[in-house]
Parts: sequence; C-alpha cells; structure tokens
Amino acid sequence: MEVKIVNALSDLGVDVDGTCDGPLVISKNLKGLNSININKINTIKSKDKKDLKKNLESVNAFNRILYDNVLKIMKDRNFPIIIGGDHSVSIGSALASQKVNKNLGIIWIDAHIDYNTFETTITGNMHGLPLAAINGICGDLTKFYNGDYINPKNTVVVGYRANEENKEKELDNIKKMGVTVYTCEDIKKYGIQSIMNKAINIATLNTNGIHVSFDLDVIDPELAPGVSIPEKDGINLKDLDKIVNTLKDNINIIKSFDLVEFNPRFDIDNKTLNIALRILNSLIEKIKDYQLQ
Ligand SMILES: [Mn+2]
Repeated sequence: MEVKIVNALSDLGVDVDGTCDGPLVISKNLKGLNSININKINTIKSKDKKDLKKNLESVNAFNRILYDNVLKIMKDRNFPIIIGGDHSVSIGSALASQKVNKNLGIIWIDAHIDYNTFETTITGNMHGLPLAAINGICGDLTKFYNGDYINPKNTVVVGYRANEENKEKELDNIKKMGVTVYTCEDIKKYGIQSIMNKAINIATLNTNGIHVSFDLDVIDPELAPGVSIPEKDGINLKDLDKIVNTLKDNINIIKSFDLVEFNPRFDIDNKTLNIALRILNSLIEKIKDYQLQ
C-alpha cells in the first residue's frame, strides 16, 4: 500500500475563484510523493446569481474523472489522499471509496454541513450540496455513479457553525436524513476528544471503514484565512492537533482522505498552507508506519 496524492483542481463548485490553484501549491511541498492532477474541462464558469445549478454539468464531468481515478487507486490497494479544490470534489472521492469498501461511514470536518439540495440552495454553489449528494439525495450531482450511497446513520459532521440565510432548511434536510451533527458549541461544551470519539463510533458502527473529508474552513479564519467561505469562531490549533491525532490513532479504519477548500488567494503569510502541510505530513507519516507493521 502506498499513499497516492490526487490534486483535484476545481473551483467549479463556488462562485469565488481560486481553490483550483490550491492543490498544486500544497502538493509541491509534499516531499517524495508523486501526484496526479484532475483538471477542469469546461473553463467557462457560471457565476450568475440566478443560476441555482451553477456549473452542474462541469462539476459532474469533473467528478466522473476524479471518481475513476480514485477507484483505480483503491482497487490497486493504495491509499488515496485527495487535495481540493472546492468541496464538490468530495462527491467523486467519497463515492469511489464507498464503491470499493461497500459499507462506508464518513466524517465531515467542516464549518458548514454542505447539506443543501437543489430545492434549498439559495446560492446555486454546488460545494454546498456534496454531503447530501453522498447520502444520495441530489441525483443530478451523482449521475456518474451507480452503487449504494453512504448511509446517513454512519455520517457525522464535526465543527458546524455557519449562519447562512437558509440555514434552517439545510438543517431540516440533514435532520430528516438522520445525520449526526456536532457543532463548535458542542466542541466547547464536551471537548473535541469526546466529540471525535463519538464521531468515530458512529461512523464505524457496522461499517467496513471510513472516509474522512476535512474542509480547512473548520479552523478559525484568524489561523487559516486561506479559504473561500470563512466562518468566524472556528476550532483552534490545539483542537486541530487532537483531531489529527485521533485520525492517526484510527488509521487502520480510515480508507481515504480529502483535504479541501484551500484558496491561496486569501492566504496570509502561508498560514493556511502550513496548517494544510502539517495535517497531511502527519497523516502520511502515520499511513507509512502503519503499512510497515
Ligand atoms: Mn465544505
């Protein structure tokens, strides 16, 4: 088993430009690892405010290629790390992992729940729908896929705190599906370690492993400003270390990993880049140790 880096060069899922430049900035700093690039095909990007399915076809086309590549990596028994890119790329990566591993849980570490549907989105930005799509309720975003979706009962969000206009509808969607959501308030109240332990328990209950999707905007924007949609009052570096250590302690059950939403245009003094590298280097080292055992 080897670690394979996939650069998912997309900003098609959000009307803010720049996340397509994030993956290469990160991966060129990852020493000794080869990576493959998934590029946008259609470069004419819709940012029309009235368009509530912005770039749907090109997001689908992108995810189809990403899905095929991640599927191949996993069939060859390697460990895929997908570097985004906006969060819509996780539809391709998580569903590829689900296809190979059959019964997968997912931990979505993010300031947002990403649980809009075509009925509830008010921005039409597809990076606001991926977790709903992965649970199987946004068919138009998963046309490339035929297989079972990830069970909402094994789906957990950690770090939610967003305050969008249509928040109630999105929360309604996620509650109806039975996904567990841990907010930043919960983290303050119970501590990140207890929340992460619960998240691991839920995601692994009767599953064959988990996919972890890490959105850098979960971190406080003072510490990690290089994201497209910052949300104040995010997690601190101490809690981040505990999250990463929990993932390392559970490396035997983690099948695939995404790190998304790095936007170098908004980074200050490489703060976000350095955090991204710290997370990845730490996990990669652990995966290498694990495979030697
Ligand atoms: Mn996200």
